[in-house]
Amino acid sequence: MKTMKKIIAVIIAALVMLSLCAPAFAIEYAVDARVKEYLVAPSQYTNNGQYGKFIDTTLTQNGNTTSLGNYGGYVVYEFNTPVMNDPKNPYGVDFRISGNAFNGALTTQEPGQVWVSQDGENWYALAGSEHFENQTDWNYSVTYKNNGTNICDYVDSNGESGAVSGRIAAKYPDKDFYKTVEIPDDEITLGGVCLAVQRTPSMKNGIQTQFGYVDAYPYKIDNIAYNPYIENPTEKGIDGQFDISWAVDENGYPVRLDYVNFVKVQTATFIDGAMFGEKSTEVSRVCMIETGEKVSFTKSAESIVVNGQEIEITDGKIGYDISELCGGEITISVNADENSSVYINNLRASERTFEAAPDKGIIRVIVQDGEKNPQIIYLYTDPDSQAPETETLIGDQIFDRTETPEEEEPAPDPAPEKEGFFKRVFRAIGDFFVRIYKWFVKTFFC
Ligand SMILES: [Ca+2]
Ligand SMILES: [Ca+2]
Repeated sequence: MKTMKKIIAVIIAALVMLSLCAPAFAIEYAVDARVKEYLVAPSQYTNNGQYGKFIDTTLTQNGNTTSLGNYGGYVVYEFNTPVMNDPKNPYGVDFRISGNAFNGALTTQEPGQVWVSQDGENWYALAGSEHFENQTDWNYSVTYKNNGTNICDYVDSNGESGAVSGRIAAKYPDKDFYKTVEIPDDEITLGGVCLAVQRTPSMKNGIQTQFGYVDAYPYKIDNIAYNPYIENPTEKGIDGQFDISWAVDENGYPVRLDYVNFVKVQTATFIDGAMFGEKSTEVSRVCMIETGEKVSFTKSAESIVVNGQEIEITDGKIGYDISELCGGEITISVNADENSSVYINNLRASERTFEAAPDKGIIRVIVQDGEKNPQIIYLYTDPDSQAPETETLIGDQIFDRTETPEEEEPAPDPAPEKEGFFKRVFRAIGDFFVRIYKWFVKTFFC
């Protein structure tokens, strides 16, 4: 009986200890930030308390999945502690924002574009896999018109117009629901990057991204960085890994940000999914990254071959003008270790042929090994561009990226100690006696 009481006491004590630990666990993944702005663009979730309101909880451990609504809907997070583009972050991944895609299939991706800023005014897109593809529009916008019904009308920057949805509600946002944003009574224009416009209602509508967007793959809630460049991400990818080193300006040219204070996520498609309603990016959780031990910028690709001409990659230079080599078809071949992950724009391969120079005049090559930071190279195909050879620094420089420490070399064997005169004499005498002994044994006993 006494033993039983002891066991019960131990169990109770353990439960008390666990309950004391629980808040600490919850705090571990909470994020030191606030929601500065939030707007759900006209969709089935607009003015909806379940999916269209509780965005604050995406910063807490026990959060709700919350929608950004149709194209252009967005959230701006302001971080009290800057998010660092720390070279020690594995794979270069600096923060994570996940959605609720469940199997990475075409129709469950609802990609959200991520933007970063130091001052909340000047924004830089984190260029995901689709950023430099021809079909991606960097300057798309939709004007949603309040017509007093449950379904808004729209007109987009391509001049297309109509009802936002065929049958599912797409309400104009209510000022009382979204107090952080100024909402005009009659119409609101939302713009930014657009990955796809598919206005014919169909449940088969959708888009496949490879990396660099929110709400594309299944999510995990922890503070671990997962490799965004893995093979077959539709099966193994973990949602929402972001590297601040993907930042580019409005021309697609690289900028260097060693830290950011603001992060924006914005629905980046204008797709009618028929009875499923619009494609709308969801945000489930913001997670910070546990910084690793090593800094590594080791050059993974030594050269890139453009239409048979080898271009040597030199230290500190990330932008290369290849316009003279780009008459018609362009074949890019990356010389890197076979174990490296290589992306040429959105294709995971070490070689890619373009039928013509891409519309944006930029081909981005990413090469990444192990847990190292990726090597990012920009090839410029437009002869008239004033494209930079290095990243333009924005704000203060915090980290030194000039050092490229290699893997630690094994220590060389210590030099053999030089023997002194007497030591050599004693060793010679010893050897002499050993030889005599061996001769004696061999002669008389074998
Ligand atoms: Ca980074
Ligand atoms: Ca979703």
